[in-house]
Amino acid sequence: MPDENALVPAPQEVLDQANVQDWEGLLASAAADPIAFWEKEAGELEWSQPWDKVLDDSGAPFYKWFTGARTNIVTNAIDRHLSTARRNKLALIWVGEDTSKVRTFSYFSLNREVEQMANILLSMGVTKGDVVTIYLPRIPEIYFAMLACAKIGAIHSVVFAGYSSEALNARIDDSESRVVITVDGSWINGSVFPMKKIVDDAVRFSPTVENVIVVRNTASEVTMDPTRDHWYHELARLPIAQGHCPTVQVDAEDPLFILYTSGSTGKPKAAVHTHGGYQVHLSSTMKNCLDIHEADRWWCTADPGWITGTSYVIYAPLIRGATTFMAEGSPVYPYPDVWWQLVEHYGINGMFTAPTAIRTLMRFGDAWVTKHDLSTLRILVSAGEPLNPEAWRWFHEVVGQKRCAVIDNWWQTETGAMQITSLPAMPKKPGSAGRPIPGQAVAVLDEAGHEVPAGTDGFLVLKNPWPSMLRTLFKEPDRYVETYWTKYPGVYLTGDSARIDEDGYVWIIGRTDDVIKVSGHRIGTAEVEAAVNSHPAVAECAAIGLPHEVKGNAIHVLAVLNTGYEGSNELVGDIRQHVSQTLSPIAKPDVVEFVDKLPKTRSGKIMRRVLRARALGEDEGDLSTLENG
Ligand code: 6R9
Repeated sequence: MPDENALVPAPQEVLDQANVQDWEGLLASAAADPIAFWEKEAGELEWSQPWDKVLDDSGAPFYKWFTGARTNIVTNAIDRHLSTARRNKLALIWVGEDTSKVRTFSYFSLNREVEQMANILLSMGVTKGDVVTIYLPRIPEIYFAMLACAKIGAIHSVVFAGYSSEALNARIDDSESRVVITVDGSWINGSVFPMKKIVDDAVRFSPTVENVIVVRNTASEVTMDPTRDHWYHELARLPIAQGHCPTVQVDAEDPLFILYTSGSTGKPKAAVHTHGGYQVHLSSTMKNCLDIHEADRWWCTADPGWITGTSYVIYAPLIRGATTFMAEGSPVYPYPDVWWQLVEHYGINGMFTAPTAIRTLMRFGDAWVTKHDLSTLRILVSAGEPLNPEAWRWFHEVVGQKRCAVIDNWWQTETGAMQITSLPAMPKKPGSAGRPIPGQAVAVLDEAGHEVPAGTDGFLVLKNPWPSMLRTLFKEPDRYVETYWTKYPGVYLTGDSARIDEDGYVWIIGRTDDVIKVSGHRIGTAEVEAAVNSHPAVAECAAIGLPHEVKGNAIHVLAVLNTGYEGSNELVGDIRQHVSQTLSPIAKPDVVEFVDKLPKTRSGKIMRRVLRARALGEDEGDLSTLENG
């Protein structure tokens, strides 16, 4: 058990530079009047028309922020910098998996790229409110595409570049996209992953798709359908792509993007995020919680297919006028010091990654890190799953040389931006996610909805609405109310269990629903089970998450076979491969075990809790509803 009272004070260098020195004062004043706090934060941004009201809660839980205001996140992320000296500063530095490939963009040239992409989308008839599906790897064009959609008031739906054609197809169909933006292939550890082929398979069954824009990346062979597919570099040469493209001013509450995420059922749900409140929350957390200054070079390693890559790779740093850095490759390819080499070479000041990457790199030993000069680093950030104290200390001592702020932060696709963290100047507790951000308040409740005493486990809820909150689930308003606002009316149910200690620090335990975090990726047990069940040998199965030293959790599948099939190592391999292909390589089970039957409730629900307890050798708990087992 971590020592919950071990407070690590902020290093002097962090204190000296922190945007927020008086963190206690800021937390207290924001708690006294959250609305005034958010209004002040919003005042730092540009709006073409001011708001009537900061928060309209008359239709709660369908909250509205900055009602009546007009703005566009692109006005704040790009346009407003163009009339200042920032115009010529680097907005984006990109380094390929082959690190000799480098592309850089000033704010001026980023704007040109975004205008070009926006002009092309407009020429295809994309208009305000249309959803555009983006299936691109970590290359600059993914961000040009997102910003281009935002600029013209369209809604982007980024689908993680590792998803299969079936998963992509389901997301394209649900969003009724007419345009898909993709790439010929992506680089993964020196090999090409055929993304265009996956799109071909996905859109074959998508009646809505009229145009597919293909960015050339790996120069691999692809099949182009002349009636549907267009090379991006060829479109870019056409007159339709040229010239300025104005940034459409939208209502603060107009949707900016949808992002599909896993929940308790097999059907992924899409969180809807808007222009106005989202930009305010990003700007505020980037300044107060991550302490990023305009002069900083910031590297968030997250993949754009997940919320961290949407919020903190591109929108937040650009809104703050900083330089954002992105790398195409993995942390261990070709060598386990490639990241540290990049930090040294590009003079990175703030770095945001996930516990799984930290634990992976830790295992290669300190020498890979310490042979590099990492003295530019000031801020080290982690999110996605709990950062265990051992990994926290390694990040602090070996990477940060005890000079940096190590900042864990808890949030979700649904929350859009950070909710719980330790401000840079605040003393840290390794292993704890920290305290609610300025303007937020949290509680841990028991089953009946009562706040539990300090140190007791329970259901984590957010007590205040916040500007970057999801407004609804795309096309599923009832599911939105049911999932987040029904168990405890008036507060937001996170789906996580946690405890709050005597000092107000939050310790996240894990999900209470059927969601597994594997290497920081959010995967639904139902999605894995559907993929396993689609294998001809399988009658039924259950997927559970069990602790894993590096990945946080690993997926274990217990499967009942159809008659006529025998369990064998070959079949295990085949089922694992099947999941990788039909869902995603990230969802490939670590273990597939064959069983005769699965424990079920009398109403027929598989009791994954019992399977987990059995696998861990723990008490199986209340078995009164168990029918067999
Ligand atoms: C940002 C992101 C959300 C779930 C969340 C929780 C887990 C995220 C965490 C953390 C412990 C942290 N989670 N950050 N658990 N400490 N700092 O990851 O969004 O992919 O939607 O996942 O991730 O379980 O509920 P998302």
